[in-house]
Amino acid sequence: MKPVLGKISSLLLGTTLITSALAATDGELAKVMKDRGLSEIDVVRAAKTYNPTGVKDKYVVFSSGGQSGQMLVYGVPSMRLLKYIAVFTPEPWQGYGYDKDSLEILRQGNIRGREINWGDTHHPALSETDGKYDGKWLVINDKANPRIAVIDLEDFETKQIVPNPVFKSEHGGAFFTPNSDHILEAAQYAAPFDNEYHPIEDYKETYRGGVTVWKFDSKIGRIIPKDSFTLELPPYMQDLSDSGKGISDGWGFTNSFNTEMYTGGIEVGMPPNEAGMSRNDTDFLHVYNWKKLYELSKDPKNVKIVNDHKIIPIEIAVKNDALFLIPEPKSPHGVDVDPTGQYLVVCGKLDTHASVYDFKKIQKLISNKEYAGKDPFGIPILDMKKSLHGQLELGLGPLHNQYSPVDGEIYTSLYVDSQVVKWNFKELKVLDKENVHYNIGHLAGMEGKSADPQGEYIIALNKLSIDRFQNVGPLHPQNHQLIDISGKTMDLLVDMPLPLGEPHQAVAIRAEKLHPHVRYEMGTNTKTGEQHIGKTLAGQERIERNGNHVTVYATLVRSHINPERITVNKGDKVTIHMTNLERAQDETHGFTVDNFDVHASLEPGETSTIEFNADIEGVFPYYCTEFCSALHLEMMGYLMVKDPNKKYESAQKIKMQTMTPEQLKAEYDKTVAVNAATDSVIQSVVKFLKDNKFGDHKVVADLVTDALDQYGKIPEQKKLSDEAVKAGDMEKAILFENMIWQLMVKTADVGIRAKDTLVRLIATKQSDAAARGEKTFAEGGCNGCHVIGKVSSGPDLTGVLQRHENGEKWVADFILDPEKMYGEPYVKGMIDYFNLKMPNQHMSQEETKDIIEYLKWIDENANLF
Ligand code: K7E
Ligand code: CUA
Repeated sequence: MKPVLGKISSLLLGTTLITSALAATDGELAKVMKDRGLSEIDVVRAAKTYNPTGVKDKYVVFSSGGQSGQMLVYGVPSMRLLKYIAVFTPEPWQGYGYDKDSLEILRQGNIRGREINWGDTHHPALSETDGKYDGKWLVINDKANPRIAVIDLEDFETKQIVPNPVFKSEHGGAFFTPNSDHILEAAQYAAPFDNEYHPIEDYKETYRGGVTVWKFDSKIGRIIPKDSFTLELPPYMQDLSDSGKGISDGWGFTNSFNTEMYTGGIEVGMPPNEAGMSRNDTDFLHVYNWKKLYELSKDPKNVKIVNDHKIIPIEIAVKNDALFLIPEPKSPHGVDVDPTGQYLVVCGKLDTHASVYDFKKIQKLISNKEYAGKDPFGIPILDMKKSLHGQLELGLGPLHNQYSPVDGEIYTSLYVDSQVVKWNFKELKVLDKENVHYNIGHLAGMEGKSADPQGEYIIALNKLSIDRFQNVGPLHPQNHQLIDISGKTMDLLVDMPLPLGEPHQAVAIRAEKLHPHVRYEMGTNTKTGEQHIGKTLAGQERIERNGNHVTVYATLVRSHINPERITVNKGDKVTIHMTNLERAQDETHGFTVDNFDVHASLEPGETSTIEFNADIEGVFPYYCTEFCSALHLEMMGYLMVKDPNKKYESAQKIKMQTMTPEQLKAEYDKTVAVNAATDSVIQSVVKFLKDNKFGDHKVVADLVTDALDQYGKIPEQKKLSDEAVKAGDMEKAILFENMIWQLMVKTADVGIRAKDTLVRLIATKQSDAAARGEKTFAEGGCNGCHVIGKVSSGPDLTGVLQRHENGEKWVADFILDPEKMYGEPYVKGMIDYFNLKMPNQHMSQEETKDIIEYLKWIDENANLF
C-alpha cells in the first residue's frame, strides 16, 4: 500500500475499520484520484464536506440574495442549496405574489402607495434570547427601498414587510437586540425625512440620517410600528450597525462615512463624491442608548411626528445623555460587538487597521462627561484614543468581522487583499491569513456574531468568481468559499457558486436549533397563522355566485381537484379558495389556471386563495403543478368562460361505442376482485405493524396515520359504488371501484414504507459487512430475482444458508461461479422450476463474503421478512 493512501484511509474510515475496509476501497480510491487528478489533500477536503445521501448538515446558513430580493438557505459543511425564501420579490414556486394571501404581504411593502416588486437585501439577522440564536425568527433589510421583512422559521415564509416611514435609503439593518425586543435599522444616504423636495444646497439643514428602533414582539414575530421610533442623526451617511450585548446591552453602535457632508456635483464641475466624501482622516461611530431613547419616545414631549412616525430630535437625545460620537478611521464598514459585549471592532476599509474600542472606557468617559468637543449638531464627541483598547494593522481593505469561541479570537475579511485574517483582538496579534478568491465582502462564522459563537467554519462571501466556474456569460455567479477553522491554521475546503444576486451577508445557525413543521393545521392561512376564511373540508366543496362575483371553495388531495369544472361568465370576478387536505409530509399540490397569471403552492393543510377577472372568453385548463403522485397528470379540471351575450350551439353528439351489460358486469367483478386482493395485502401489512407495536416508533406511527388517512376514504366511495350498482349504472360503479383501488394503492404505498421503516428499527443491528453486503446485493442486481421473504422470479433466500450442508461455502461458490454448478441435482431442479439460471454477476471474494453476512443478518431477523 502506498503511504499516501494509508493516511487518507485512516482519515476517512477511522482507525478501527482500516484493516477490513482498506482492501475494498484502496484500489478504487487510488483509481478515482488518478482519473480525476486529485491530490491527497483534495480528498481530505472532499471528505470534510461530503454528505452521503440522507446525511444532513450541522449548520444552516441564511444568506441574503442581494438584488434578487430573496434569501438563500444552504447547509454547512456540504454547501448544498436547500431553498430560496421569497421576501421582497414575487416568486412563483412558492406562489409568492401569485396568490392573494402572499400578495397582501408583498403589498405591505408598498411605498407611498406604489408597488415595489424587488429589493436589495443585505443583512439577515436571526432572533436572539440572551444574545444567543433561538431559531425562531429571521429578518432582513432592503437597502434600495428601506424596508425590513420578517420570516417565520417554523415554515420559512415571509410574514411581514415594514417600510421605513422616513428614510429614503438604509443599510445598517437589520440587527436584533439581545432578547429580540427591538430591531435596529440605520439609514444610509441622507435625505429629508418628509416627502417633499429640498434643494441640495440645504443639505446640512434639511437632509438627515438616523437609526430606527423597531419594536419587535418576539412571541408573535411581528414588528410593532406604533411602538417604534427613529433617532434623528446628522446627515452623515450611516452605515453598518450592531446592537450591544452583555455589558453594552441597551446601546447601539452605527458607523458612518461622509461626515464631511460633501454633496458632490460632477455635472457642475465639482470633484466627485468619492473624493469629497473621504477627505477627512476619520468619520464618526455613533453610540446611542436605544433603551433610554425608547423610554423617552413614549412621552409626546420628546418626539416630533413625521409621516405618522415618532422622531426623537438630536437635541432631545443629547440633552438626555443618550447620543455620542467617537472618531473612527475613515470610511469604515463593519462594526461588530464581541460575544461579551465589551469590545467593538471597527474596520476602516480605507485604513489598514482594525480599531478595537472598549465599551468600559466609553462608559467611563460618558459618566465623567469627559468630552473632546462637539460636532456641528451639538453632539458630544468622545476622544478616540481614550476609547480605544488598541489598533492593529491587518492588511488592505478590512471590512467585516466574525468571532469564534476562543477568547479574543476574531476573523476579519480583507477586501483588497482578498484574504481572511485570524487575529486576537485582545492581544492585538495577527495569527493566520488565508487567501480567498477575489474580493471578499462579508464573512460568516457559525453563530459568529452571537453571544455563543461555534467556530469550526468560516464562509468567505466573495464578490467575484472570475475563473472559478464554467463561464456562463459575462454576468458571473458569486462565490462562497467554505474555510475550515478548526485547526491551528485555516484551510479552504470548497467553492460554491451562488446564482441569484449579490449575497452581502449570511448568518449560520446550528441545525438542531431549527424546528420547522411539516404540515399545517387543516385550513391554515399560512400568512396569518389563523384559520383561513376559505377553509374547505371534503364534502364542503361548492361554487357560490353573488352578482358577478363567483367564489369557489375547492379541495385538493391526491389526485383530484374538487370541483373539476367551473363555469363562469365573461367579466365575472373569480375567487378560488383551495385547501390541501393532505396530512402526509411533502405532499404539496400546486395550482394554476392557465393564462391567468396566478399560482398557489399548497402545503399539507394549507388554505390559499387566488383571484382574477375572467375577462376573456374560452376554455382554460387548471391543474396541479407539483408532481404529487402517479396520477398527477390527471389532477386537473376546466375553467370555462362563457360570453353571456352569445348563444352557443351544442355540437353534434357523436355516438360512442359502448360495452354490453355483460361486459360491464364482468369488468365490475374483475375490479372488485382486484380490490379484495389488494385489501388482503394491506391487511397483512397492518397485522405485521400491529404485531410489532408500530406505535412505539413515532416515524412509523406518522406514516401509519398517513396511510389510514387514505384508507379511511374507502367506505364513502364504496357506498357510492353500491348506489350506482343499485341504480343500474355499472359504468359509474366501475369508476368508483377504480377510485377505491387508487386509495388502496396509496394506502399500501405508505403502509409498506411504514413496514420497511419498522423492520429497520426493530431488526438486530447490521454489522458493517452485512450493510455492505446489502448494498452489493441491491446494486449487483441480485434483488432483481430474489425478494427477501418471498418467492418471486427466484427463490426466497431466507434460510438459504441452512438449506445446504456447509451452507456458507456452498452459497459463496454458487455466487462466484454459478455455471459450474448448473449440473448439480438441486440447482438443476431450481432451474427447471423457475425457468431461469442464476447468472454470474462477477462478484469479488470480498463482495461475496459481505453478501453472506447480509444473508446471516436476514436469518437472524427472519420473522420480520
Ligand atoms: Cu455589501 Cu454589509 Cu451591505 Cu459589506 S455590505 S461587503
Ligand atoms: Cu397534486 Cu400533482
